[in-house]
Amino acid sequence: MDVVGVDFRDGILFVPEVLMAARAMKAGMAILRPLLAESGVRELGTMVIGTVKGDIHDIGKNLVAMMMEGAGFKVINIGVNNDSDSFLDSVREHDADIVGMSALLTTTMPYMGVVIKALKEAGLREKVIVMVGGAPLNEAFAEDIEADAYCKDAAIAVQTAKELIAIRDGK
Ligand code: B12
Repeated sequence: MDVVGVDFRDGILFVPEVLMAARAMKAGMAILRPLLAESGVRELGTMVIGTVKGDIHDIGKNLVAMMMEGAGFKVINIGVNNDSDSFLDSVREHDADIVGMSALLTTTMPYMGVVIKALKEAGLREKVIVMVGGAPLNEAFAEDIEADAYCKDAAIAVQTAKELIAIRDGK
């Protein structure tokens, strides 16, 4: 999936091809996961990912979820139209390291700030890395709502997640 990610970033592969590769990886991982668990190989971290309230776009979010799984993260995909309680409940339930939020509409992207505020109020913000993405977003917006990272695509999301986990763990 590393090679697929680089080729997607460089415009050599396109969304349908990346989706096919990610699905093949997912099927392979379903076979390998129990064997890896037995051999004691640790997952890189747990990510809760969802599309925010009012928004039902999920193609890009699912692509990020599959690429993250392929890279060795445990991914809890909570679907679309999630309010802040839904994100917070899932973070608590799965002891998540990363929260990923997706929005494709200019009217729904501000809700990401609401979720971050709720994470702060619940005392969870310091515990999780917040990554955001979706076509209308940019780095300035991510900075404005105090997310840890904006990622333009799924390949960058995987790379960024690995880097931020390594920084958090002091590696
Ligand atoms: C497909 C689509 C739909 C489908 C969605 C199907 C689905 N299951 O997702 C349907 C038909 C349902 C739909 C509905 C609507 N849509 Co629409 N849709 C699109 C379209 C054509 C493609 C989106 C897409 O899938 N792109 C491909 C994926 C791979 O790219 P991506 O989502 O950007 O994801 C990548 C990155 O952004 C990033 N990323 C994404 N999420 C995340 C999350 C994290 C954590 C990270 C790190 C990274 C990351 O990585 C991804 C993979 O590389 C876009 C136009 C466009 N070109 O973007 C319009 C678009 C987003 N839609 C639009 C609109 C207006 C609507 C509707 C309001 C239309 C209507 N009047 O009903 C409704 C909204 C319904 C709702 N409440 O959500 C507008 C938004 C305009 C705006 N400024 O807000 C757009 C831009 C079209 C346009 N030009 O007008 N839509």
